Amino acid sequence: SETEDGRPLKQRLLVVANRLPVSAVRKGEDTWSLEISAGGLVSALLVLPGVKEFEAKWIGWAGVNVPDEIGQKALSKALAEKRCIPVFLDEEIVHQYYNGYCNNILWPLFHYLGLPQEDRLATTRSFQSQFDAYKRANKMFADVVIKHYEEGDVVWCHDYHLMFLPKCLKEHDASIKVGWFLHTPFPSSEIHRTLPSRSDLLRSVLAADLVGFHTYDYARHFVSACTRILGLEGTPEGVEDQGKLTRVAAFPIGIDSGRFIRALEVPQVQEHIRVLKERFAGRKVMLGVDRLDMIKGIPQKILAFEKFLEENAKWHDKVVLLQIAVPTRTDVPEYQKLTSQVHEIVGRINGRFGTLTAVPIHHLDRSLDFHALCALYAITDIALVTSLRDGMNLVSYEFVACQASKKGVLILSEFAGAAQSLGAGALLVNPWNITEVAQSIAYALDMPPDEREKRHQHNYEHVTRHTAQDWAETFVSELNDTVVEAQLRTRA
Ligand code: ADQ
Repeated sequence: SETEDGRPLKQRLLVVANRLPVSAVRKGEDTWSLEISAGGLVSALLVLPGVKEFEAKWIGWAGVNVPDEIGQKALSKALAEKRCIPVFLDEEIVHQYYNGYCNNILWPLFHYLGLPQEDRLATTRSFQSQFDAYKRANKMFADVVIKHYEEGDVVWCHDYHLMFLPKCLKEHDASIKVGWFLHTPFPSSEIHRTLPSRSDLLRSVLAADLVGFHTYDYARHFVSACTRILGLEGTPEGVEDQGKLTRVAAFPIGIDSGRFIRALEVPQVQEHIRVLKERFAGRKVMLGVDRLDMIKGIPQKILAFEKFLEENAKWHDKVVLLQIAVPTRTDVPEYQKLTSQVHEIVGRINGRFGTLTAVPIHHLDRSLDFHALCALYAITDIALVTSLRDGMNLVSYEFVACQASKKGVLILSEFAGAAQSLGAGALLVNPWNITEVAQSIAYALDMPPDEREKRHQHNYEHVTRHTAQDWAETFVSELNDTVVEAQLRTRA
């Protein structure tokens, strides 16, 4: 039951991410219900049990504060059935590490949005205590990993929440195979160098054996940050520090496209499709599906749609924009402000362009179940993905996977990682330029069928060939190879 180089056929994989793929809701002193959480990282990692080479376990926070031992024991037991292992974080640390350092500092900075405008000074003052909490939280993740680690396991750390984890693990045991993958962009080194903790973060990530990003640009920015800020040497392979190489490379993520394509055959989905088609008969459907987050450019998208309506009277009453925005990080004031801003713009535009029988924008603040989402993707004529920055953006992939019969148009931000893979099939736009987005909408609505077909085919081939399963397999096998090569180098 071993491969040629002595690895077990099924490799144990410890997948560590801030959040587990399920959220826990407490029902009683020792009873819990578990729900799948929404978001790109979860969508990507849910494919792992289907990859036959791995025996994967998740380690992460379940999204709730569980102060009592009875609750912790019961939750650990319920999660174990889903191959999940919880990290328990108390309210104070969640506030400082998750809401503070991760969501208020790293997230906006990595997406080129700077620090939150109004409380910039407050953020500067609380910076050190939040960074200390970040390090503490990362050590708590490390403790759980170390407790469950068995020799030969691969530890795959995910995202900006856990940049300190590779270092904690390697300091404990240098022989642990550690990979780290970033789901967001890595910004230009000029942005990264404004972070007070810039060097600590880079050094701890470099403790990993393999560091991965969605695109070559992000990998290049990371290597530049290491050369310019730490004075290390960048090579085509990665970053070298006193003879020790950390491999840095691009691993563009994908989706489980088969799951979407198969879902379209399910009777329940077909029924959804029938109802939606009837509901929007005679109108072209434009769709936005996003977590409600400032990086997704939702207000900009809606303003561009308004501009389009202003300039294209012939389309009034003949198009509808469905914007589905699942609220996230509802504790963070910036996100609460965004929600009311979006509601206000939608209300104004519907008041301006609506009629007694129809409104131009349907905005839903909620998560849709998988079948409803597939049906929506399938009946859409134009998908609008206008992220201001986005690591990759899986919604664009999911839309393409569901469009085999309709061959609709994807309008895609040039600042989403997906622009590198779907750029030839999509209409690329600068989301800040609402005139350009409005013109692209008009162009997409009148696009000749043969052009639509050609563009769709290009994207469909990409989405069905580069799946999330391939992404995970490639990353882990590259990590195994990197470790073997490093061992050979030290022996030589
Ligand atoms: P996200 O920022 O969450 O992911 P994205 O890649 O688009 O962005 O994934 C969102 C996922 O959540 C999709 O699978 C989508 O179907 C689902 N979703 C969104 N809104 C929903 C709704 N209203 N109802 C139901 N489901 C909804 C982060 C990065 C991305 C990167 C991924 C994966 O920000 O850039 O592509 O991780 O690496």
